[in-house]
Amino acid sequence: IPQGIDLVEEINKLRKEKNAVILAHYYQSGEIQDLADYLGDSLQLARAAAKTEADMIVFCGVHFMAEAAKILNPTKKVVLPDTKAGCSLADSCSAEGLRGLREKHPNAIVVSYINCDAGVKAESDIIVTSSNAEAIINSLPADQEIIFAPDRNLGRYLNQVCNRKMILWDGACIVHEAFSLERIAQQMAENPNAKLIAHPEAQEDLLKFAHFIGSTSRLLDYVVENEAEEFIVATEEGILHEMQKLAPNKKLIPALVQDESCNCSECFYMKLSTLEKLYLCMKYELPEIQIEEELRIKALSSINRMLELSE
Ligand code: CIZ
Ligand code: SF4
Repeated sequence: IPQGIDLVEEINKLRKEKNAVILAHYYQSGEIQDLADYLGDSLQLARAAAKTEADMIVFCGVHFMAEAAKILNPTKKVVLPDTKAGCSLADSCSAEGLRGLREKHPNAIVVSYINCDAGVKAESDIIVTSSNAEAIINSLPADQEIIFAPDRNLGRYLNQVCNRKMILWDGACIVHEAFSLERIAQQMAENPNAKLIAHPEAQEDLLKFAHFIGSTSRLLDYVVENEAEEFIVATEEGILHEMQKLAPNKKLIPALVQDESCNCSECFYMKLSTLEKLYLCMKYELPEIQIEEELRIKALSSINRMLELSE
């Protein structure tokens, strides 16, 4: 990269020249969130990808999210600033493994959280996100046997709120399992008026203490709408950037993790996107997400069921 160039300016030029749209997840760095045409959680970004008129989708997030955008837009170019941006949760479940579980429960419907790769989506009947999972599961007959993959924490939480006995895949997100109850208890003691809010990917022992549990977009709404002035936020810290913009006068405290050298929970994969990589990927239109057509069609049907069921 030439020295002294203004990356933001160059990115803006490329966005125009190439009729590109930049989609960014709330867990991206603040400078990338500020540049995005659409900022959102995985459901909002999947919707934005499904609707876009742009020729190139630049996905600032992790691989499975960019892949979902490609599944929805096969004729468009989808680029991801760093293909190493994976996800521990998506990696915890393979298509073969899920097929094996399905063979053991032939009458079950397979409901998968969007945090999974295209192969797993193709093995699934319906995709859900944390924003729509509860409503979609509630729409299924009460006696329907369900396999839920890949997040065991979200699955257990949904079993509780939907009063189900779904069979759970044993996967988890390293970021949402890193919280320290001891350190959070200390934070609560230091901020006695703060409300603890958490994403359902967090572990059960933490969720038990939470004043509010919700998906990324619901956590944002809650902080804006709730009368409390202070919140301890137990999810990926990137969300605090938008939260603070929407609630400038509230005190937001990122919940502490077990590793005492860290002051918050960061998703290493999400933070692989940088302005430099974003610029290079827009300029050279690389790395590009490709997906085999047969797999795409299968994965698309489970995503479409989600989009239809969560209108
Ligand atoms: O942990 C994630 O990757 C989440 C919560 C994504 C999303 O936007 O639902
Ligand atoms: Fe995956 Fe967890 Fe990172 Fe989300 S926060 S992308 S679930 S590793």
